[in-house]
Amino acid sequence: MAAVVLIGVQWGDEGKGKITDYLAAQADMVVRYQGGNNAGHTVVKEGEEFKLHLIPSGILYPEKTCVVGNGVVLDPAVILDELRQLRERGVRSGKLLISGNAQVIMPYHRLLDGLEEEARAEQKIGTTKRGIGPCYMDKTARIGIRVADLLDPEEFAFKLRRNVQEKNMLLTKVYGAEPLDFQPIYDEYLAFGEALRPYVVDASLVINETIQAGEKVLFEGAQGTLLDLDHGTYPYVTSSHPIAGGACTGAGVGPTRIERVVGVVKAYTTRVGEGPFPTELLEETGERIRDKGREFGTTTGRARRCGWFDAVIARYAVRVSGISDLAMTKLDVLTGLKSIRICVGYRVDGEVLYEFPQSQKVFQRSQPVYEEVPGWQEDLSEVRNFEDLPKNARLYIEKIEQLTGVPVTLVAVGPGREQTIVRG
Ligand code: 2SA
Ligand code: GDP
Ligand code: MG
Repeated sequence: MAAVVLIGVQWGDEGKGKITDYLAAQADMVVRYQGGNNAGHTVVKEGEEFKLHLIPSGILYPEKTCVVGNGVVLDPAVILDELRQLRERGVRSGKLLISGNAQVIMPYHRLLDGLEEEARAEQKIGTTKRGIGPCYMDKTARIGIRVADLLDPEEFAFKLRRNVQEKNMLLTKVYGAEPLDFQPIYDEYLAFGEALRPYVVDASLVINETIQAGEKVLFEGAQGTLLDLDHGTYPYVTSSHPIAGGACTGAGVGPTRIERVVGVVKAYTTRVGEGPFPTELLEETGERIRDKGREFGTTTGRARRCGWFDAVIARYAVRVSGISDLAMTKLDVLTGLKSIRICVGYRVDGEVLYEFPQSQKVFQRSQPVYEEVPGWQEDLSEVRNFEDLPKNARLYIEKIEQLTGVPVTLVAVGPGREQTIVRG
């Protein structure tokens, strides 16, 4: 491993935190490149659970360096709080570095996220209301405030003044809300800047130097392929690029540096928030998977929608991210089912599609075409070798390899670091 990108294959929550933590053992540096504290990555180390939102999931190794790249939208209060919590829990954590070019989530971004969702009514996206969309909007509108701005009182005052003025127009005239005061925001965020100062670096330079020195860098994606702004189920997506290509723009590394792309895929499918979901199970089996898999949002606590494995989506993720191999998680959750369904195509207007449709209108009308395979009854949580898995569990994995065209090199059978099967 030199430079590896790890991404979510589906709609997020595939267990990227756990797989990042596992692969981080072989890495020197772990980098987040997009998203913000909408992400919720759970890592279980020696039975103790850590929920990380902004700090990369490699932080639980004291000798590793963790980097927040320029593509991330950073809520300073959240990252400072995460650091404090790790300290309070006595975690000997790795070194943290933050790109000076990462965008800062401001109070008006959080406010607008909530107001915009309310205004969308039935068409709401189901955002995490962490200010992610509005922050990325300001980035592309070229009026965003970056981490480095917080370290420069004059520059910050200039940029914040303009933003507060503009947002107050929006807040009062469009939403009928109260206007914001410049001064308290300025004081609070200037203080955040001082607290963050020791961590701020030119992240692209540091990451590239690390790769050049022959050290190993792991890029940790947040959310998943179908939440990608361009390639996901638009408009029911997040505002960043969770696909592998996002690592290049979001960290400042060239595609020639990336040697492997690991797609983390759940043995079934989940989605949190609104939007189409062809294999969704609205009955007992869906409930059962949700309960057994503890499928509740790591950030918002929302119940995740659950459904069968969708091979059309997985194959699409392989295509748009150039996935070289898959890490399959939560296989243990499927134990006890008599038979399991795999979606192999979509039926739309009497035709069967085998490729993910470009048109969302077509995707919304897609009905799953299933193949049924036999389940298994054995508990998998103690299995550590592929050969020791029940025959039907092995067949399930092999079927998915055949449908996606890439090997499954890691299989997770529980949340713990050690509950991972490496396929030789
Ligand atoms: P946003 O807040 O603008 O990014 O929301 C836009 C859509 O992206 C979805 N989204 C997510 N989906 C799954 N997991 C996410 N992280 C948390 C978790 C979610 C939680 O780990 O469980 O706790 O609710 C995540 N973040 C964003 C979101 O549901 C919208 O559909
Ligand atoms: P992420 O956003 O992709 O990092 O995933 P989350 O942390 O939001 O959700 C995955 C959840 O599944 C977490 O609670 C993990 O601890 C848990 N998990 C990860 N892998 C496995 C697994 O193989 N089996 C079980 N039962 N739980 C797992
Ligand atoms: Mg998550």
